[in-house]
Amino acid sequence: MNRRDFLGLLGTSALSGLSILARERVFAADDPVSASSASKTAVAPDWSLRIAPVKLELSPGHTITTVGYNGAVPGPLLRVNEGRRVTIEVRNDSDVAELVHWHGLMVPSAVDGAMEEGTPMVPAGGASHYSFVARPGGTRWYHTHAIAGRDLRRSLYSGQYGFFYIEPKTNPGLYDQEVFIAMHQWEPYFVSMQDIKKGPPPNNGLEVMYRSASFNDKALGYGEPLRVKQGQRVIFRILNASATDEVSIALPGHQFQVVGLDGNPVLAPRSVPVLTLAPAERVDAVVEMNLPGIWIFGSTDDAERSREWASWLNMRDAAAGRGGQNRRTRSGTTRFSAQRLRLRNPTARFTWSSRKFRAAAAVSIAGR
Ligand SMILES: [Cu+2]
Repeated sequence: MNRRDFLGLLGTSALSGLSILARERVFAADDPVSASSASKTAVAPDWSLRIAPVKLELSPGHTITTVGYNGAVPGPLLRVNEGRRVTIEVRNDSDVAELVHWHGLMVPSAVDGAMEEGTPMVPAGGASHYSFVARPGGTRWYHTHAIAGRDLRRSLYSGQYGFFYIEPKTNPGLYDQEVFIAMHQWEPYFVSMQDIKKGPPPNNGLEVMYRSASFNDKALGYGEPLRVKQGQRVIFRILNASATDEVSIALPGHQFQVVGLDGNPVLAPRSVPVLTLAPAERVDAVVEMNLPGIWIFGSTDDAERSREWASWLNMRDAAAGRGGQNRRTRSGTTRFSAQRLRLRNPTARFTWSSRKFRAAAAVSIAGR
């Protein structure tokens, strides 16, 4: 069934539901159940994503303005069992045409969210509904598919991204906690290649650089640290949502057992000390939290950490009463004082210093 046939079907079965959505378009995957399920859920979708400007407080006193989904960055976690049909409403309250792409899902091009593959843009002020079967299982994501061009406020330079986790039919569940981390860079600006390389031969190209970065919505030291207990196994579902840069991250003293790449299971998992993710790439990795203390989880690159690209794995040695001390900031977020963080660096590949704390996340591991 093509889209025209589908819309024709809607004309008889779902007109009443759609009439209140006059400006909206409904798309469904090309299979026999599309029409009925889409028409029923057009009024009450499983999820609604509203594209609109959002203020993002990376840290107290450092708030940026971007565009996101439902007033938050990342957008809401969309979580569904593999094989279930879902309907998603996308409402565009930004001032430009937008489109949401479901990255890594096997869906027909009419609902895939890529304009070059045939999904229409959602006009400014408009809305669309998408209906498809969620598959395959794994760590997928969704993001804007608009083209930025020279406008560094648009497309993935903005906060339009989120996780789409499709619960696989089989999941051994060999972990105690599950943590989603989307990494992103902020405040992009153009730099001349000549300024970066300095010296001949001339290079007139432009590069994009960033002034700040975050794990989820916070700079290092300002989000709630992840609190774990010694011996727990934590699965990190990590996404590099940067528009342009790859990133290497590490959690000193711990190894990542990589069980998924781009959402797909790794049949022979290996343990590595550093994960490198290109833009759009995802890694599912299990970490066994073995060393009590407060740990910075972040970029292995000094400059990136200084731009806050990290989070903190704050493994707190609660039993011994050591480790980081919290203090409440005026904004209400818990901040770990860098000077009080007790860090270890069992690997020689990089070191952490208090100066670099701004670029990471924290994990707190309590002793048994
Ligand atoms: Cu994508």
